[in-house]
Amino acid sequence: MLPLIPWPTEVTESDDDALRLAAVRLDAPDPALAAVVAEQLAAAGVPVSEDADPPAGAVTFTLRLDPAAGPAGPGSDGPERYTLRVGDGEILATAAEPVGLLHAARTLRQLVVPAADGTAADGAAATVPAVVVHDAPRYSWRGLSFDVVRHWFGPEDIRAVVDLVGAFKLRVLHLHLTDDQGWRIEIPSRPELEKASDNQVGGGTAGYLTVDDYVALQEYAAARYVTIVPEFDMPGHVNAATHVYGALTSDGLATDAYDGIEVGFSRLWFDNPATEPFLRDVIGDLARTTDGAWVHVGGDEVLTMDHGEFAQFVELAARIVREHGKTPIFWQEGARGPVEPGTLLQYWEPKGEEFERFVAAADAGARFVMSPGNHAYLDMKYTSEHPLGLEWAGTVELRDSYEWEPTAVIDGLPASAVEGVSAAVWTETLTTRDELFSMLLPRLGAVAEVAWTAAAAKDFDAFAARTAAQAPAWRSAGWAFHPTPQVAW
Ligand code: TNX
Repeated sequence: MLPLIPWPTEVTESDDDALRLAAVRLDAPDPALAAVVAEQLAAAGVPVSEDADPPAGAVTFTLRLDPAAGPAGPGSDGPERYTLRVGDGEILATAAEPVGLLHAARTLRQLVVPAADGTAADGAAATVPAVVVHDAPRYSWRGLSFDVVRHWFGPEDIRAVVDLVGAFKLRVLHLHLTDDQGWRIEIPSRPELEKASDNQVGGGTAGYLTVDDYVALQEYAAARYVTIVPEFDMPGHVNAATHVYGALTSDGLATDAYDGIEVGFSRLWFDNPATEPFLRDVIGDLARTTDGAWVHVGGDEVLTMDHGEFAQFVELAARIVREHGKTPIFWQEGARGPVEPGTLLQYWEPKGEEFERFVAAADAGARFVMSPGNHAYLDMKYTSEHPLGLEWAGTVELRDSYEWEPTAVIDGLPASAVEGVSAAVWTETLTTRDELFSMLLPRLGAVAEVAWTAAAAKDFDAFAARTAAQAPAWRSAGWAFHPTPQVAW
């Protein structure tokens, strides 16, 4: 059993002996990619030699762009396809695009078995089984939505999350940056918003990302082929903004800071003359500093607004996002507004009466990112007794996060309207990196496999065994995980 998550399209083990690695010499098309690949190998305990004259026992890992890489069937023309060959004294990765070369290196990293005591008698630090992998993902949008508002998680923690999502070959890290409790991103045209940054659930010291932090974070993520998608949540979940700008409220009075966990009470007013300039400033500044193609404008849980006014917000926010050359993404409620082709809607909650509206939105050209709460919300408790997390969508054990089919979530939605899959983690109850990671692991691997692997190739028992086999690597990376009894650790 090879400990690969997500499981690849085609895996062929050969009878050849495992390759013994004293060190690896990289032959990569560009130095930035080589640096990230070296980081992967070093994390697996494999020294990377940069000498032209490598040490005895060094194995060459060649990474080469080649359009012929990848599987033969589905995915054979996908941009992320790759092939990894280990054997005959060498390692070869080929891929259509650089991202595929990094996928190949991540697959290699999961295959590396460190020597028990650090180094074997022949100097080998690790072994790799002889294998050929041809691989390509099912969906291009494979993500994690991460709430850094309810409890503040800063640049160091977010970088650790980028490393984690990258390990499972996810491509999107969606950051929920604004909510009732706090405002977590510098908006240069609205510097007063910083006043809403030092608050979180339960009070206490919090913070926000400066533009420089945000730019550096995007660079870090981009080097790992992860795209940051920023979210400014509106027209609900806006108490941090109305706490700073009383002009946004109906009576002109600033609201109190909020450190509870109720939702749905705060709102903007479409007819208030302060509203559109605020949207334009925030969305404009976010769009200008964002490298990725998307800006998320929220739209969830606005419990005190009629559909007509809500639809006006959706139309305006989408228009402003598009004026800045980006594609808008909303929570599923965005389907209540006018939807233009290409708009993304993120499904999160089963509301049967809304399914027809979702299908109509898909007919109008919207595409869906699937984050069903009962499978993909990794802030749900594993069991009712679990000390962390919420339970509004039920409990989500590892098997629940694995056994679901993205095209079967919304009755009547054409399979072609599914853009991909995103896990989500909300942080009302999560205060430390270890608490956060113990909710993400092992379930993020399950959602990653739903997003990557063909449905017919999935198998929970095999997944659970591969999960157990990855645990030593998580321990050595310092990644906390929940030892669910559904895995024989
Ligand atoms: C629902 S998901 C929310 C969030 C909460 C989350 C907790 C969504 C669009 N809204 O505001 O944090 O549940 O699980």
